[in-house]
Formats: sequence, C-alpha cells, structure tokens
Amino acid sequence: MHPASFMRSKASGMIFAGSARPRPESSFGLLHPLATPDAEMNSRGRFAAELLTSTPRALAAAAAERQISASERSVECFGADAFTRVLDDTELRLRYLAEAVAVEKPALFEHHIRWALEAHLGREIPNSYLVANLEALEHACREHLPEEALRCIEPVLRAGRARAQEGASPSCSALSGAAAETKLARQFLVAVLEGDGERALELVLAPARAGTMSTSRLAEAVVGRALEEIGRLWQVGDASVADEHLCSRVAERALAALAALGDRAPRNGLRVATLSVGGEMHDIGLRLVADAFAAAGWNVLHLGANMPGEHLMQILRDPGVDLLAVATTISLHLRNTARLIELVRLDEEFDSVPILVGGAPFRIAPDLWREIGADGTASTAAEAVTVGTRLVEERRERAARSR
Ligand code: B12
Repeated sequence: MHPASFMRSKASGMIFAGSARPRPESSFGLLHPLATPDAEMNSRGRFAAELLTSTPRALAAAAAERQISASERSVECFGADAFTRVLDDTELRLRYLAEAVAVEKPALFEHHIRWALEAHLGREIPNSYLVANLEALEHACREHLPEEALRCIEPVLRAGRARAQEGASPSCSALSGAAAETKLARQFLVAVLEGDGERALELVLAPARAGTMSTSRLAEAVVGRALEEIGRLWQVGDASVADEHLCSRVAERALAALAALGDRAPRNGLRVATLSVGGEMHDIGLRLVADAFAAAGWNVLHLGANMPGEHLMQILRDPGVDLLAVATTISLHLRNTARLIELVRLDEEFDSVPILVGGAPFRIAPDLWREIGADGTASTAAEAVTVGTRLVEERRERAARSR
C-alpha cells in the first residue's frame, strides 16, 4: 500500500469517524472551557495541518509523481534528478501550507509562493513549474486526505495558486534610495562582501560615537537593512550562504558594539525574557528587541535562538519575568509558537504573564498574534518596548482591580 493511502485510511478512520470527532478546542489543540465556534473552526485548521504533516514525504511523493506524469515538461528545468528535487521542494511547500492552514491565514502561503517565485526567477525555473506543482499538490491532497480537512486546505492552496499564476516580478533591493541610513547600509554591506569587516564596523560605529545618528537607527535602519538585502541576494542566487553567514557575524558584532555605546535609562525593576521559538535559528532581530528593552531600563534575560518551550517554565518560575517576548521569523515555526503560548497559559501560575510576539509572519498576517493567543505584537524594537510596557501596566491594573 502506498504510504499516502495508508495515511488516508488512518486519518479518515481514526480522526473523522463518528464519536472520534474532536470537541471544540482552543486554537491549538488543548481543551478550553470557553471554546467558541471560531475556536472550533480554528481547531479544524489545526487538524488539517496535522494531517498534512503527519507523513509529509509520502504526500509530497504522491504530488511529485502526479506532476511528473501529468507534465514532464514542467520539471525539465531540474535535469536528471528531477524527481528528488521536486520531492524535496514539494515537501517544503507542504510544510509552509500546513502552517498557513493551521492558523487559517492564506496570506502566509501566498507570501511563501511569492518568495518561491522570486527565488525561481534567479535560477531559471519557469512559473509553469510552480503552477503545475500546486495543481499536483491539490490533487494529492484531494486523493489522500478526508473531505473535512480539504475544506480548510483548498482555500489556502487556491490562494497560493492564484498568486503563482500572476507570476514573479523581480524583487527590489532593500537598499535603493538616497536616505543617509540607506547609503550607509549599502557601504556597510559592500565592506562586508569585500571581506573588510573592520571597515564595516567602523562605518556604523563612527556616526554613533559622533552622535550624528542614534544607535537604534544605526542598528535597525543600517545593520538590519543590510541583513535584509543579503537575505534577498541569497534568495535570488546572487549571494552565497558564506556571504550571508559573514554578514550575519559582522552584524552581530556591530549590534553588540552599538548596544554598548547607546544611552541607558535607569533600571525600572521589570524583567523580560526574549527568545526565539523552538526550531527557529534566527535571533538577530530578537537581539535588537532585547537591546531596546535593556536601553529602556529593563532587566533582560536573552535566551536567544531555538528555545524549547518546555524548558522555558523554569525561567518563568525562577527568577520570574514580567513579560515574554517571543520571535518567529519563518512561518514554519508558527505551530511551535502557538504551543509555547499554550504551555504558558495552561499553567495557572503564569497564565497572566503577557506574551509579546514578533517577526515576519506577524507583519504578513496582522491579526495572527491574537489568533495564536498572544497579547500583542510589534514590528520594530522601539515599538516592542512601548507595547510590552503597556501590557505589563495593564496586567498590574487588572490585578489591582481584582484585589
Ligand atoms: C541572518 C539570516 C539567517 C541566519 C540567522 C542567524 C541568526 N543568529 O539570527 C541563519 C544562517 C541561521 C539563517 C537560516 C535560515 N534562513 Co535566514 N535569514 C537571515 C537574514 C539574512 C537576516 C535575518 C535578520 O537578522 N534580519 C534583520 C532583523 C533586524 O530583522 P527581523 O528579524 O525582521 O527583526 C525585526 C522585526 O521583525 C522585529 N522582531 C524580530 N523579532 C521580534 C520579536 C518580538 C517579540 C517582537 C515584538 C518583534 C521582533 O524587530 C526586529 C527589529 O526591527 C534574513 C533576511 C531578512 N529579510 O531578514 C534571512 C531569512 C529570514 N532566512 C530565510 C531562510 C529561508 C532561512 C533558512 C530556511 C535557509 C535554509 N535553507 O537553511 C534557514 C532557516 C533556519 C531556521 N530553522 O530557522 C528567508 C525566510 C523566507 C521565509 N519567509 O520563509 C529570509 C527572509 C531570506 C530570504 N530573503 O529568503 N538565516
């Protein structure tokens, strides 16, 4: 039996048959006393996502086989090892699809499709490949997943397909323009790519020492933008992984030096833990957020990248925190983020600790933070401090009222 067929029979038998049907649940799977019809809808998305990723290789293989048999031409660009390449690519797409389905945010999948189109442009992979791949994926889902799951998956897949049919427009440099910080970001990146990290550092530290540009602007609008651009160059195939790693390391040194040069408000007695969710290796943006809290007088427990949720409880207990700031850069880690929030919320001791979330998915889908149970989001480090401070004050007011 094909593994994907096994999945179908397992799924329809085990999950969707009669009394085995799930009761209304909180957005991310665990029972919630105030479950609403919305929450039920969301738990269906979550179920569908679990099915998509329960045996992702098998489902991706079914789609890849379908694509190759329906249109061998659509995979010609991959040459001799087309099947393996299409298989890997489809499995990754399926994982992005699952996360968007789990939170019922087609915009997240559309964003992935736009990202893929731009990446393909630089590698001479035609749009017809992606359109055919999405058709095959939809076909495989229809063939192997139960109707109830399809109702959540199809609208997301179709949004992605419509986006793929529009085709790619070449991505624009994050560093075009004549603003002072943009010019400096260009010079910083050129110095890094020329292998002169010391020059790059000096370029951002000199204006900080001279007081001609604030350290926060240098961090976000210069170093941050340079990172965005090296990411774009890597995506379209114009920069190597080594270029990107080099840029990240110089950026980390620059950010640490800028943080040391910046002003600091007196200690305010508040403590924040900053962490990237389990699986998430990006933490430079989070580091900027941590530095902004420290500059505003907070005591910062910077836990950094890939923080497993279950080990977080220890920090919450001792030394304890007033705020949790959680980063998710790629949408592949959204369910982990939701699980982490749920873990904290389920513990009576900490269920009122405010949780601030941030990172690209929360900009792509602006109400996503609410959906996954967080208390707020912010797009920049300065905004994170403003929102975080407000959340802690609101919590104190609530506690005072209930006394
Ligand atoms: C550096 C980098 C890496 C480094 C990370 C090093 C590190 N220690 O962080 C490494 C090499 C590990 C890496 C790996 C990968 N990366 Co990467 N990476 C980047 C890059 C170039 C820079 C990230 C960055 O620091 N940006 C600068 C900061 C300042 O911006 P920011 O993160 O958005 O943060 C700001 C806000 O979002 C917000 N914020 C951030 N965190 C938080 C938290 C809270 C609580 C709040 C309120 C706000 C907030 O405030 C920050 C300041 O303004 C980006 C490009 C980009 N556009 O960002 C790609 C990028 C994010 N990576 C990408 C990819 C695909 C990957 C990999 C999958 C590649 C691979 N095939 O291995 C892996 C995934 C690893 C994993 N499991 O997480 C893609 C993501 C595409 C997508 N949407 O899925 C990007 C966008 C590159 C691209 N253009 O294609 N990467």
